[in-house]
Amino acid sequence: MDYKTSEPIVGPRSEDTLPASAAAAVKIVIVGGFGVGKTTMVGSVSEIRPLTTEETMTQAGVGVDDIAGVERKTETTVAMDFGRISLNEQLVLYLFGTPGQERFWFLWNGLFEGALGAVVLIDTRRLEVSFDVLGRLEERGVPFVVAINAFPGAPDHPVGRLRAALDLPDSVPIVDCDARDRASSRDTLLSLVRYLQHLTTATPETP
Ligand SMILES: Nc1nc2c(ncn2[C@@H]2O[C@H](COP(=O)(O)OP(=O)(O)OP(=O)(O)O)[C@@H](O)[C@H]2O)c(=O)[nH]1
Ligand SMILES: [Mg+2]
Repeated sequence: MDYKTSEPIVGPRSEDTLPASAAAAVKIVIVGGFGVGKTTMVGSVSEIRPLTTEETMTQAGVGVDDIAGVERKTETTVAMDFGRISLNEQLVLYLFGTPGQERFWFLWNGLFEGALGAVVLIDTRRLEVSFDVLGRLEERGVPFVVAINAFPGAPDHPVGRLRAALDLPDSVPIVDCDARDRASSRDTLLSLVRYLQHLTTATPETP
């Protein structure tokens, strides 16, 4: 058989290779309602070029997705985002961003498989887009932290009121973040990892 000569096979770029010291890799899901900044967060924090599956928004979302506050948004995730960050020399997080449009939520099953925890991004201008997301996450029993993504003009609710509005137990951490900012997104992931560590070391309360 005749094969055409193609581009030479190039090895992984140095940024794509894991450090030899990496001892644990953990799958984390970035989840939230439509347009809350999931793709932005994976992109800002990833140390490898992120994989995105953004497509131009179609009429299918009209009347379904609440775009108030994100009117200028033209693209939406149709499958997943993927990125990676080494939190330290041993611990590597694999990040999977979910699609926000409800018609793609069936993909959650695969994206959550094997995930140890989740970051739930919320936009305080549109809290209602988070209700179903949180409900579905609680059903799955995946531990999560809630990260308030800073959008311009977003109401600055006191944490207690936000916790009540979202019906979150006191144990669930709520943190501020700016998904566009690498350090802030990294801090959010650190909060999740600390929370996961706390859950594994905390002794169950005796009745
Ligand atoms: N001001 C501000 N804008 C943000 C922030 N995070 C994201 N954005 C903007 O908000 C819009 C939506 O961000 P995306 O990252 O696409 O949101 P998403 O949650 O992935 O959206 P879907 O995949 O469609 O659900 C984009 O135009 C971002 O530039 C933020 O922290 N602050
Ligand atoms: Mg997205």
